[in-house]
Amino acid sequence: MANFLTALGGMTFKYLADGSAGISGFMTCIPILSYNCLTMTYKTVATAVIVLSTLSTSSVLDLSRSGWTLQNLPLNISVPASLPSQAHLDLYAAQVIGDPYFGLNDFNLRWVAESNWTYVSATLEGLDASDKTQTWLLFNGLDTFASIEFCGRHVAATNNQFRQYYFDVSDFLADCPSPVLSLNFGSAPLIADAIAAEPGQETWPYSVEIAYEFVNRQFIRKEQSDFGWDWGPAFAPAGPWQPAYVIQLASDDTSSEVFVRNADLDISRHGQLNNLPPDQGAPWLLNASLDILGSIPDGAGLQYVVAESVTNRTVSCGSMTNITTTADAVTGTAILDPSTYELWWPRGLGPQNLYNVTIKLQDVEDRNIASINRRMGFRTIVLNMEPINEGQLAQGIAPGNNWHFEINGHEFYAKGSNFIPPDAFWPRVTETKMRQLFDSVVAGNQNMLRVWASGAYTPDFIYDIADEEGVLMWSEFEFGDALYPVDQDFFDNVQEEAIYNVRRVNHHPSLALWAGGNELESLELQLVNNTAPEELDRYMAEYERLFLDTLLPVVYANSKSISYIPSSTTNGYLELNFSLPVPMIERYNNKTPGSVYGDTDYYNYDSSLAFNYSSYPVGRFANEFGYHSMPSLQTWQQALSPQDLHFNSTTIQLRNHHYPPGGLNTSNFPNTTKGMGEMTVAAQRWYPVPNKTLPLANFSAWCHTTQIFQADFYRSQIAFYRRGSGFPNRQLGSLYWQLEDIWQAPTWAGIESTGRWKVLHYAAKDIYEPVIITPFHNSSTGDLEIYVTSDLWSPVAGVVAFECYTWSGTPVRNLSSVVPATVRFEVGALNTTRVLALNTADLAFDLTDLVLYMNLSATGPLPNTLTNRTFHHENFFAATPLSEARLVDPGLRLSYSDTTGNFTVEATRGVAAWVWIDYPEGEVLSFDSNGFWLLPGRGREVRVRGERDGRVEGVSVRSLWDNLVAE
Ligand code: BMA
Repeated sequence: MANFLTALGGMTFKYLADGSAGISGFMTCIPILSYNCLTMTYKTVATAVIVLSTLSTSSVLDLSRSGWTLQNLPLNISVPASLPSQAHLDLYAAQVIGDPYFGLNDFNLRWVAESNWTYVSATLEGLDASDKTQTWLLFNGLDTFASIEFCGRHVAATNNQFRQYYFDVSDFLADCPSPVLSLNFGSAPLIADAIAAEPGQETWPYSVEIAYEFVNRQFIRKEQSDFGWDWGPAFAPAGPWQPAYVIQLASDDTSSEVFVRNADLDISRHGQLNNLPPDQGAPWLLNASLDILGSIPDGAGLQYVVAESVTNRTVSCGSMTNITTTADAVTGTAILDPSTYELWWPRGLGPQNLYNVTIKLQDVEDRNIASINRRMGFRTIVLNMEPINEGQLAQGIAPGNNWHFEINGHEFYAKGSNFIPPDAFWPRVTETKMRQLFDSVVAGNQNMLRVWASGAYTPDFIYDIADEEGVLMWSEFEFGDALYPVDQDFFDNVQEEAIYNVRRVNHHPSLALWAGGNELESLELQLVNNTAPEELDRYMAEYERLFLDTLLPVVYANSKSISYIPSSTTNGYLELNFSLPVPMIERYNNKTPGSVYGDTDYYNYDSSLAFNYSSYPVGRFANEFGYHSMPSLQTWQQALSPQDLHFNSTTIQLRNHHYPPGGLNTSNFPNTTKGMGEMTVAAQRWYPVPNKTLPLANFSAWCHTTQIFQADFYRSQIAFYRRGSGFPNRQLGSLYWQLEDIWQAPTWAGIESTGRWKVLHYAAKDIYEPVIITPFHNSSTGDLEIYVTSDLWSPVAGVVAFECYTWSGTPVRNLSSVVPATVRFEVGALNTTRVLALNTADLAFDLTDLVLYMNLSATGPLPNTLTNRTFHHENFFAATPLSEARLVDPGLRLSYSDTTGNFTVEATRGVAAWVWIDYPEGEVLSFDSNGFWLLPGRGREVRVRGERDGRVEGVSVRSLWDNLVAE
């Protein structure tokens, strides 16, 4: 079979050869100048590191170790507290409030968000009050409006959750026998309202701010979804949400201590420019820049050491050059020999090689005065938005511009989803929970997450996990679904926030992109155009001031390695010209007919179109798409009283925020009814719906059926987008909305807040396999086309076997003139090929009783490997909606083997659609496959994923047929 795009199959791999990427073995580290790179001592403090040469080392007080009290004296509340924390968490721990996630506490706890909360430390012991010592307060995150007092004196007020704040309080201790720190947090919703009401404040046309619960979020620099979103609650929490320290820096006549509060490390190819593919043969350029508290001595220098992460063996070391020093930063560069380092690759495309990079700050006498260590990777990742070139046109790619990622110079297919804040309260997001989530991501065959723009900048420990797991993190500044003020204070505040976060996370090899915000061009500017077209020029200019004039320069100044786009969904640039003051000129809708640009964002809640391929967008990349579904009964049971466990209970309706209330309305009807109705109608339209006599069983089956529709719809879209990799639009990515849940509610998530996989996560795992076989049916014309699509980097050859059955499992053998038993195929790298085309009318069979089974096996190498392996994929096609199909009881049987620890499911009497292995509340398990279809007589062995001791109790199996069973 011919591939749709020509000449895409024969890529050459500069770095292909068992992943070694041109490695010439371990390099002996030769000390450069007089510097011995093997003698280093340093002490780690959170993400920063302090080195003390001749001076005392007891200079960092971690404030999480001190005792804390949370107070609201007017409300007569004083309870033990923690740091990092937020008021809701301490109030919950002290049983002043119940579980914020329970029932309607989203509404009931608004008084917490509308109150002021003060965190008061115990007396801070052991601080040095000598006048030779400099004392700093360092806060890695205060949420959001805090007034800080130390030793009973006002220090400062803060107004940005995302900034690191540091204050010199050296002269506070002289007369302070019992130093106490007090952090008084004002109510963010009330302050946002007050800012919005200021005379002369910025205004926008009606409806430009998508309002959820609390309004006016665009005026303040706080997690935007803290004010509510269409998948989450609105707790608007307050508190010291990140670690905080007291730093004391001693000095004597010859030296003074310094502290590294942040660092920006960048590995790029020499000569690389942001947003443009670099020369993959160029040497690496290491850029290091340390943000310093204390006085940087004259003549300071930087040394670097690069060591293998696993063995810690030193690979290279030396003095950095081009040293520049400002009042609070030291920066230098080093050129690194590319043959010395193994490349970092995303999961599925090669190994995740990591290196520990140590940067030492030295004084003029080569004494170490500070040192930091960051784990890094050698890779280039570029979002290529360049014009389609002649060679690409010759391959059959439609004109326009590219819009795809390239890792180490290679195009690849980005498979993944959108990551939202995993909890309404970040301080309780644990590493264990995030490891479990990323384990699910990679088990789901995903290699990229889009870290959506209206949560919080991701903490380093999550990027660390992504670095290890090989998950690329398309990251965004925290602006979404609103337009933002343009006063200078706002810009200055945003600039500080952006500088801190870009520098903080730049060293992570998983960092894939910076985007300015969510749906700003595709939705916000569009809303202005629709509601006040005469104002479009003004708001577009304001938009550009923030997203082109302010944020782009921060990325370009602090990273050579990362691309930038102003908005998540964008048609890219008209021009990228580095000699212009702002190098990017946006394309917007300046499109040439017949050309293809940009990425797509697609939501269509008319479920009649769900499987109509002509309704899906044709772009170069799909960065969001989806439909909501209910969580499982088991997850609902955690959040609801038993009497609320029915589909349209008031509590469920009020936890459903699609469509959002648009304010503090606590009875969101009819908006929620519309969203609930969309799930109900979709289930009824496409599947037999449950009508069980036991209310709880009926509720559970209904929740599950909404999940089946969701999974079915996403599978269909992902198959379409992936097929586009071999079509003229050369589509190279699909990131569905959304990976995981923040709480228990009807949402777009594939993983519930408990960690339990919905049907979607299993379906996405399956359709993100490297080589897939998928049917494309036009129900109006009856045309059916079946494609094999591969995202491997070499051609693969294989065979597809077709079998036809009735629902009761009888083989249908007389269709062989239309449906061959087997078809051989070869599919090129990142390409697609059609293996069968027919019209269902030609089948001359009762289509309500026909199931076409297709089973693919193909052989070829994984990217960056030379050895062949075999890929399998199977799929089913039913020509009518399952609501009209003549389903039979498939006679499912489930057994468990103590020997293997695996389950086996078997259909004994017919074809089983959407087989579902279920388990009770309390457990969090997943299986290596679930939500599959099964032919009669073919058992499927299913493994429980992860380490799990002993038998799993209470596991059961059902399929879509069970919807028709009354009990
Ligand atoms: C897009 C996203 C989110 C939203 C989702 C579902 O708008 O960017 O803002 O939650 O769709 O509506």
